Amino acid sequence: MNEDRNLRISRPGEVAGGLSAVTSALKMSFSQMGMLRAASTLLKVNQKDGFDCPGCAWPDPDDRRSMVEFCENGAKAVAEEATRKRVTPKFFKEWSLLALAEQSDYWLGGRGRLTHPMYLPSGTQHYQPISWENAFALIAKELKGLASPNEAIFYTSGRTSNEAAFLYQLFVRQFGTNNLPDCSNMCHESSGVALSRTIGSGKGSVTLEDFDHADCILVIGQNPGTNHPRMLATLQTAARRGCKIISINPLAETGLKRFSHPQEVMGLLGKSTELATHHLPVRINGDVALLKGLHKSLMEKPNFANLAFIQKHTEGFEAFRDNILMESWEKIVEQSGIEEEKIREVAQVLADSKALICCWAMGLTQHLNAVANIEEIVNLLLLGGHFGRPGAGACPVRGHSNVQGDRTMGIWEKPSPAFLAALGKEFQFTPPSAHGYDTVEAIQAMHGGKAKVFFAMGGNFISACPDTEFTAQALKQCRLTVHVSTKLNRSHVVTGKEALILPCLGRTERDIQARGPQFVSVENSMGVVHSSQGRLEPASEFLKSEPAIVAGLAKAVLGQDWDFLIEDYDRIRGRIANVVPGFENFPERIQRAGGFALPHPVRDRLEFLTDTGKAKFTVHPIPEWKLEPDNFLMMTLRTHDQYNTTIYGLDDRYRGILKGRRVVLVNPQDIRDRGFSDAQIVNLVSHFEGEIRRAERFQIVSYEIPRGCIATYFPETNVLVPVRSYAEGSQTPTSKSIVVSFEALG
Ligand SMILES: Nc1nc2c(c(=O)[nH]1)N[C@H]1C(S)=C(S)[C@@H](COP(=O)(O)OP(=O)(O)OC[C@H]3O[C@@H](n4cnc5c(=O)[nH]c(N)nc54)[C@H](O)[C@@H]3O)O[C@H]1N2
Ligand SMILES: Nc1nc2c(c(=O)[nH]1)N[C@H]1C(S)=C(S)[C@@H](COP(=O)(O)OP(=O)(O)OC[C@H]3O[C@@H](n4cnc5c(=O)[nH]c(N)nc54)[C@H](O)[C@@H]3O)O[C@H]1N2
Ligand SMILES: [Mo]
Repeated sequence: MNEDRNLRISRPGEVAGGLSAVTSALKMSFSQMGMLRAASTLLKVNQKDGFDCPGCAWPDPDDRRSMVEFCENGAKAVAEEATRKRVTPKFFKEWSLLALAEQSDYWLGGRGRLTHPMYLPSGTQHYQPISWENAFALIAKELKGLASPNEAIFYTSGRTSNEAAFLYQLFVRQFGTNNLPDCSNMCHESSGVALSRTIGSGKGSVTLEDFDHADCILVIGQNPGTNHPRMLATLQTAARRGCKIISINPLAETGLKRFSHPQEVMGLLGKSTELATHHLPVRINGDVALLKGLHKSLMEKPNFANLAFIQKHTEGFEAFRDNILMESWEKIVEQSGIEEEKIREVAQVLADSKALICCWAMGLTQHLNAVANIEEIVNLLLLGGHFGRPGAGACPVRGHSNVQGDRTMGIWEKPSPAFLAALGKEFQFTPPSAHGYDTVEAIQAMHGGKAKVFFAMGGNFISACPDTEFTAQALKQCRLTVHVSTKLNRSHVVTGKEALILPCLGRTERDIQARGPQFVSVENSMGVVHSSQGRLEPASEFLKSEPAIVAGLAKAVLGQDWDFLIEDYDRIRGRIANVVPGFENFPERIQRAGGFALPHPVRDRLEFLTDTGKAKFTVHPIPEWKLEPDNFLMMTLRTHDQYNTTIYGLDDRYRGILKGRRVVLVNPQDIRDRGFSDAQIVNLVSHFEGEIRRAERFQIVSYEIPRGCIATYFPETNVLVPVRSYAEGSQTPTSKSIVVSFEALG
């Protein structure tokens, strides 16, 4: 736990990528995998005959694949999975639950791959090995003993393949519940809600090719240099042909300043490229104010809008215009923290744009008014008519590599009646129609004793969820908690009365079933479905694939034999083809190199599937934060060395924070004005409806961040995020706007 004693602070970087990205990636790859394994594995990432990178969901360039299509953080994600280290039954014999609970996430993840199914009997301190058969029997006994199927919760993280996800939701619905919360509830749920309401399709409307035609790209609330590094290559290509790039972010993230392509560092083009032509350091949650400012100054220009488009395809424009015109500049400037002149300058760039793409991620989706944030982005796109034409549209940049595909396959607590009807028809049963629990509701249900079995297909529920203490109590209330996992994590040590760990194959590994080697499929952030085939020897002979694990559940719990489906995943794909729109002839089409694109009514036909057939302008009040003088608004971020709750290392290289994570980034003037000093250690205290939550011992780091705003790292500060604080309309925890104060130590 004393990892932070060596904390070092230096200046934030000016250029992302470059040689340091290559060396950093190779260092981790070699240390985890050894040189030969590293080289042969990295050559297969995102190749047409290779496996999908388990990193982010950014698409692969179709015709431009270089021999090595990977990035620094993709390489780290691969090394994390392909490590040679192992967590065996012997390890669990040596380590008690209590001893494990004292270790950091970094340490837990660093132990290596899980090798055997493990069982924690009630009242004991050590996991012990269990056969797969007995593990399934135990789950069946607990599930069948429930008073109602709705007392069980089935969580999914976004790495699960389409084939596994489809079978999993089928199993859960045949068992009798829609309790299918997923990581998306904490991630892009707000985007799905906002886009469905306004343009009638919950997914982004651009393809990778559109980036070649855009004349302006807005990157708002996203840090691609760390979280979607391959996107920087796309931005670089755009910047080189003169496309304007606007960054809206409280931080001037290195990844948006300049980029040097790791694969070009040795070549002629090896010079770094300036990316963002404009940067607006908006205050945390100041985006509605800022976007309304942009709309307001657009409205004052002649030909500010595409009136023909607005008239033909939209509704609600008059109310939107009237509301914008009466909004005062004073309030816009105060709440956004950006001068009127700067807003007008960027509005001119937007007014000149004939093809605008807006990209966003967690900086917009994890606020109280997150849905409004995204609806204001839609307003901006509608004003210029930026839908249904090349180089323009909405681009929510997804997180987990198959989070979008999991939803498409039916992992959702609020399935549509049409989906349920198709599923019921194909498998001849009546799926439950009542909505299930999302993530926040699932935590509450377990805490209140309404849910008693928790099953997780991947992920790290306790560390990813808000309100760590509350969520821990919720899980501890359960009779049984089960985790299908590749690596050890905190969710394995915060358990119900009994617990199981079921170890599974990862993306990089060979999956051999009765009819030979199998591949799976995934859907990227832009709706392209393609195959993924692992090549490495599995980490242990006792691992099962995720589809095989679901089939094991179906046999033990439902008495159904799904062996036929598992023998050959094409048979699962055949069933998917009959249920999910857009997947017709799935087994044949998935064979195409590069996969196939799912239909998108807005992009393909300019068709808005809303109740009126029109896209909707919407009106939102500017949120007005009135913080007490000693309070700050806090956002929780990812460092450059982590994948969500998986910590690869202790450096946040681009931000110049090295060898430690318990830091709080504060504006230098705020540090002085409020009587603190740089490098001082403080406790962070959250104040939500009079409740106090505390995170101890964080070092103050002076950083260029708007006044009144602070930043810390996720998941260390999840203890401060109240479970009852979530976005209106999407119930996404407000991980990017928490009110906290500092408590000086002794
Ligand atoms: N290497 C790596 N890759 C990843 C992940 C990872 O952990 N590591 N996670 C994956 C997942 S699941 C996801 S969802 C994505 C996450 O990708 P991001 O959304 O890029 O991740 P965050 O670190 O949450 O960064 C949010 C960004 O929004 C900014 N921001 C915060 N609050 C506001 C605000 O109020 N307004 C504006 N305009 N900006 C704000 C922050 O300064 C930061 O730059 O990345 C995916 N890819
Ligand atoms: N404060 C705060 N909280 C947040 C966020 C934030 O920005 N701030 N971001 C939120 C977001 S965007 C997300 S997406 C969630 C992430 O929530 P989760 O998806 O639940 O968390 P991860 O850390 O991605 O899960 C990591 C674990 O997944 C397992 N795993 C890895 N690969 C596989 C695989 O192939 N199969 C299986 N079965 N298991 C595998 C490993 O055991 C690993 O320990 O966290 C959310 N929580
Ligand atoms: Mo995410």
